[in-house]
Amino acid sequence: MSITLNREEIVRLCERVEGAQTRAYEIPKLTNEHPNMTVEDGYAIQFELKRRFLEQGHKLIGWKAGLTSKQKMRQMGVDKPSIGFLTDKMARPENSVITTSDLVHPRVECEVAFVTKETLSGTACTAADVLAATDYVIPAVEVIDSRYEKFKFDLESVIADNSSSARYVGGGRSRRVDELDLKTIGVVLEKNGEIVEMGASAEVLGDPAEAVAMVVNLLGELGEELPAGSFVMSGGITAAVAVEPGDNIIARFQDLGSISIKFEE
Ligand code: OOG
Ligand code: MG
Repeated sequence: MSITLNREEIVRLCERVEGAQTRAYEIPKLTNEHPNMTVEDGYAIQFELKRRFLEQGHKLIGWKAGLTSKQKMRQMGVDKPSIGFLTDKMARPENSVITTSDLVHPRVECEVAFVTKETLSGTACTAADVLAATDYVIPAVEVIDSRYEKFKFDLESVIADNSSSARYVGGGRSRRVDELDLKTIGVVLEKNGEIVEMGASAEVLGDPAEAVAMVVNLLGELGEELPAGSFVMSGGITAAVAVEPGDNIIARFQDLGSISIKFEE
């Protein structure tokens, strides 16, 4: 990986993404203008966005893994995972109403989230290290929203757009990792009373703890660590499902309870 964009270009592209995120409009994917952009350029733009949000007073809550299941990779036409940061401004309570007017074309996905009790750092983190550092896991629904036209992108562009992060809801029931088999957690996603997706947590890199290790190792390469107390989403288990105003979503997780969300204009 190497950075090919200069500081001015990184700031300009970051401002373009920030505008699209905060005012909810579509933009062409960044690689249309910068076809040689690298994954590291994408992270340079994402980290500039994080820097600006934190400067504006947003609090960093944790990170997410993206594109960690075959279902998601197939749906988006990308073959490698990515990461994105999560702030307090993106968090929504369980059973709440999420507005769509401040989003471009939202989709929902079911994820297993980890809350850590020890710092994880370096570039050789394993799933076992993640389990040892995990306080508990909870179910989560992520509301992703690509700012790119028609929800179409490549890895470099989606990374610059903070891996489509928009909203997230943690809820259900928390469990210690020794109370669960993290590979066989079943999920059923319902929209307006109908089952639209289902799957098992092994879809996520064979084990969601592997996805968290991937987040730590990528952060390590990018010069950051995962502090104790972080909230980490391990990636959508099934394909993501588009939502519109009026939709009711229920994500049911085996052993972890369920999360309901209503969408309104
Ligand atoms: C990229 C974000 C993917 C996941 O859980 O796989 C993601 C996207 O699909 O827009 O959050
Ligand atoms: Mg996700």
